[in-house]
Amino acid sequence: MPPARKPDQKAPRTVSPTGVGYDGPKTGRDPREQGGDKLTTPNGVRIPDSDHSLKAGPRGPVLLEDFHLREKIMHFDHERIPERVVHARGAGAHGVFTANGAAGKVTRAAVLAEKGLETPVFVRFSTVLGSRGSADTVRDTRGFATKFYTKEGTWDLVGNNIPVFFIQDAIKFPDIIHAGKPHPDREIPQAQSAHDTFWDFVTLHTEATHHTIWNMSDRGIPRSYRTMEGFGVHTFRLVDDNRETALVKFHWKPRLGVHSLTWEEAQIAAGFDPDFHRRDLYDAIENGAFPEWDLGIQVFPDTPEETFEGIDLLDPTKIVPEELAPVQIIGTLVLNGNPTNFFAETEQVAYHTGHLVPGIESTNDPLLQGRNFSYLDTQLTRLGGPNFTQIPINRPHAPVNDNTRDGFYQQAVHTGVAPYTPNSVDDGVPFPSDWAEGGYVNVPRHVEGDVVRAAPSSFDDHYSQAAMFYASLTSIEQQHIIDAYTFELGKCYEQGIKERALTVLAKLDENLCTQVALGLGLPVPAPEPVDHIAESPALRQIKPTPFPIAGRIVGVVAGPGADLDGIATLRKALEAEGALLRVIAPNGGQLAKGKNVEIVERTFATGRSIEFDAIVVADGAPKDGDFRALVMLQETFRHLKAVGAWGDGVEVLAAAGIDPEAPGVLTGKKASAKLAAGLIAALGLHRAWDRTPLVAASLVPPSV
Ligand code: HDE
Repeated sequence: MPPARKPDQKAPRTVSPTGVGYDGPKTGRDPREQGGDKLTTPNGVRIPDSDHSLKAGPRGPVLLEDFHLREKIMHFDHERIPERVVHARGAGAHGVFTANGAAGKVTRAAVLAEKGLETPVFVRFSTVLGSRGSADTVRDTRGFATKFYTKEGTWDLVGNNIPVFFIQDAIKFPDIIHAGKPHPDREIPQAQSAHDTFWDFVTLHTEATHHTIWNMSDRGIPRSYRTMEGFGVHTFRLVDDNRETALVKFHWKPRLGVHSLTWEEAQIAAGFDPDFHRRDLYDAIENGAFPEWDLGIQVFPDTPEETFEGIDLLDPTKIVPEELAPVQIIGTLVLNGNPTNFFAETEQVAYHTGHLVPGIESTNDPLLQGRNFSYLDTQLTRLGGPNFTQIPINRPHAPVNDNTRDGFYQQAVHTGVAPYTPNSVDDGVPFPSDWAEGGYVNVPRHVEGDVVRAAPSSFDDHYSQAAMFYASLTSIEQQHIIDAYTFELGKCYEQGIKERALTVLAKLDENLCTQVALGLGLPVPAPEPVDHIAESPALRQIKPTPFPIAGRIVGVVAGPGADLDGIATLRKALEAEGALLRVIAPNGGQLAKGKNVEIVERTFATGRSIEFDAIVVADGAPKDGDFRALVMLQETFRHLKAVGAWGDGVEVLAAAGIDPEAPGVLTGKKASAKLAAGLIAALGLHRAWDRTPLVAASLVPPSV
């Protein structure tokens, strides 16, 4: 485990563990580092002074011959590249994927099939709608894109944290994005779906109903990138050594469980710490709490109908419940390295659904087919030309000999005179590879039909799986969905759009529709519930068993007179589980008592409840009723997180109006092993869900 680093300290200059970015053998130059320790121009000329322009006398005009000034300003003027048209806001990390061999029976792709094979990866998580500088915690779908640098070429699995998509045909993608992005006249709201055009689109294009209800669920506001599931969404075709094929759906399962923020936490974080998810990922990796996911596949027979139990596998608005087709684990992903340079790696990484390796093929899903064009095309303007696979983060780890030539930002110095195949002048090199030599040979598949602009009739079912999703959840999760629809539609101005949304909800669930209508102050439409397949408990994210707590953060409210021995005991117990303890005190600096010294990491001015997964008040903490400390505790309580106190710290809880007998409130005379164990168990369950009725009652006065 690397030594713990304080969260806001300057990052050490690390070398990426995958070795991505190192260009040594080709050019002798490592693009991560610049050579020597002298300041130079981009051309390597040493310069004496970078703070003063060259002038005709100290008060005179600046001279055109100042090449250093012009180069410095010229380069700065062009530092920005276009942000991604969607998924502009994101954070990335390096890691390793290790196959367990189980996929060997369905694919020849070594990255998945070869037991124990370690493949370097770069993963980028993102929101969809916001601009590059927008807040992390907005309600939105999250991207989960993985670049596998396999020995057979680069494979990108460009997925989301929601297993279905808004639309069924890529031709509608510009439309849904135009509707979701800020209104063109005022360019507001930023990074939000709570506005008229979004709801106009999703209620007119009702194929979006299933994805929308996932967005309104807790999945739309993840606690952390580390606690999100990931999904390939589309069905892919795997091919084994005998050219037998199977249809599969990919799933990433986080080892830490699936957990979300509360809506109030998400809103506070958007203002208090817009970098909430980015910081969480970086700090977890920096502190050695490496995020892990298992990769699983659902496997379906590759029949001519391409359906499973009546579910159309080519329809990206449908899932196959895990109860019908279990997720089989085929390997594990560990993220163990932060980027060295955000722009070079996270910003310049270019994912593409068409980056496939032998053994993994596309299907006819019309959304996937469109993506296979879009991801290649978009890089031309974003990364400035066709040579983006030569940018260090995009460089394959497999040998490349591709006959493409020239173009903007060509890095290679090609040798030979015959960039075509076959040739007789460069000794025939490069040669094509057949199946036996590992060539990407598509499995022949039969295609026939009339040329039409149409979707299959199975794509007409827009509601049944949305209804199934809602019915599958716990009542707490269902209430969050009711609250989310009520908030989002309550932010719309057009009555017609709200009413149309209610007619959609009337098809999903009567109580959902009624509660949202009441919240909006609109008449409740007649229920028209659709039939749906059996509920899928696997879709619930509130589970009765605790998850590991690595990377979780406990705040301890303390002050000059606090029990530092107790803090040390608690810290030791938490660190043994990979969790962190941060001291919160009225002022910055150090707290010292006897041999113990505690560094104050958050003050009452700089800390806020959303930074902590639990807050505990130390014996001897100040009792002066500072409202900032009390607000921190009240928010923590309201957000159902563990709160606690030891010794006379309970007086501070009382001042905050917190009932020591309430669920998830831990108190003790000392910071004992028992208190620590209780805290660890509470963190593992993420929230004290039993406290829900208490908090709900305090939010809505009984007379309303
Ligand atoms: Fe994307 N999407 N997308 N998308 N998408 C992009 O590619 C597009 C879709 C996803 O971290 C763009 O390089 C079309 C589904 C992620 O760099 C662009 C359609 C899923 C990322 C694009 C979809 C995704 C993108 C923008 C409809 C989940 C971020 C910049 C057919 C399975 C990747 C870029 C990163 C990014 C197009 C739908 C996931 C414009 C046309 C479905 C995670 O090419």
